[in-house]
Amino acid sequence: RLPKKGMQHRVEMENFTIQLFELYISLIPSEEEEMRRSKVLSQLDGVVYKTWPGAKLFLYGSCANAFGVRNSDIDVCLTVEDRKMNKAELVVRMAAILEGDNMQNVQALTHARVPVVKFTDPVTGISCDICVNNMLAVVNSKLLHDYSKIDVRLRQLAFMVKHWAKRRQVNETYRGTLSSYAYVMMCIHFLQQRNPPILPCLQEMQPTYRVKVGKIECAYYDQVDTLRHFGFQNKETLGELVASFFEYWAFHHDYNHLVISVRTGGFLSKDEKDWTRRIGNDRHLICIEDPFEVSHDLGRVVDKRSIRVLRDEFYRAANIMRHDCNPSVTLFEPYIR
Ligand code: 3AT
Ligand code: MG
Repeated sequence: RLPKKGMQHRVEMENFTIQLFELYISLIPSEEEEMRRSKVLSQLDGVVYKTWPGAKLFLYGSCANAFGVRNSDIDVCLTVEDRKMNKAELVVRMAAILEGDNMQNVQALTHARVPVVKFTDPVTGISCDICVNNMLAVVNSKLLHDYSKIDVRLRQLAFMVKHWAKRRQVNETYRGTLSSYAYVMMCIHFLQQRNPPILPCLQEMQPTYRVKVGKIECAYYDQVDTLRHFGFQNKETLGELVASFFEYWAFHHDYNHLVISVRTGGFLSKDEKDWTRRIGNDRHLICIEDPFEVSHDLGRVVDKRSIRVLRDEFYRAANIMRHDCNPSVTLFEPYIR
């Protein structure tokens, strides 16, 4: 069955947009929450300073990139020059410091791809992840934040997609589905592809921001205040965008041949990335190029079983958008195993 059209559809779509908008507002973190977060951060600053006076703390992830919903954890990156200790050792040291400072549930995960220490602040109840010397995450958070300032529909769409992914249990990298970071890339790419486009490609413009992180040169146009009118020609509403997003991933994306690339503002072929076969654990069943670490496929966590789960969820969402007259409830219905 094809998507609905006509007057009735227009009314349903307008209602759907209003309901999504209400959901969006309800997911925005409160000012009080922002204040609690800053409190945790300044306390951390003090604790870290005592051990490493030259160290710096940076926020990254959803509390720095504008895609954080209410009650998110905070992600912090500690940058410290300590030639005697590697990242895992620094994480262990940090864990000891936090325990000394009466933080709760302190856990050092030294074997993760990115070693982190996790803890909960007993006063605010906020959970926090600290990684060490991972500036690429700080820079990619800035890129996402800059994109979010161009057109508010990006933040709205990403909130809806992340909320959907959490409710449908397809935002769990340890089970082979996608990270929030990957979903935001899918949203940016999708808005770059609209006709007329809603977002430009910042990495294809004259760079105004440059940093080198290890061997990786990160450069893009970050004077985004000048781009506030970029998407004005496109009048699509939030409801229409959510529907088209799922339609695209359910029925139009060429999973066998294409890589989505926010860096180039378009598509690359799996051939040119040499992402056509399984290498080690990387299967490349859904390919999302990292904007800076271009050899990194954000879809690499997806395996033969989870690609089915993911694609079935895209079909489900697209079909709800095509046929349901009150999609805002069914779309986000929690998945019960
Ligand atoms: P939540 O609201 O916590 O779900 P988030 O934006 O904090 O979303 P993640 O927890 O997925 O996103 O990741 C936190 C940050 O870590 C986001 C990004 O700067 C970095 N990051 C996550 N996954 C990757 C990855 N595969 N490659 C590079 N950077 C990543
Ligand atoms: Mg996070």
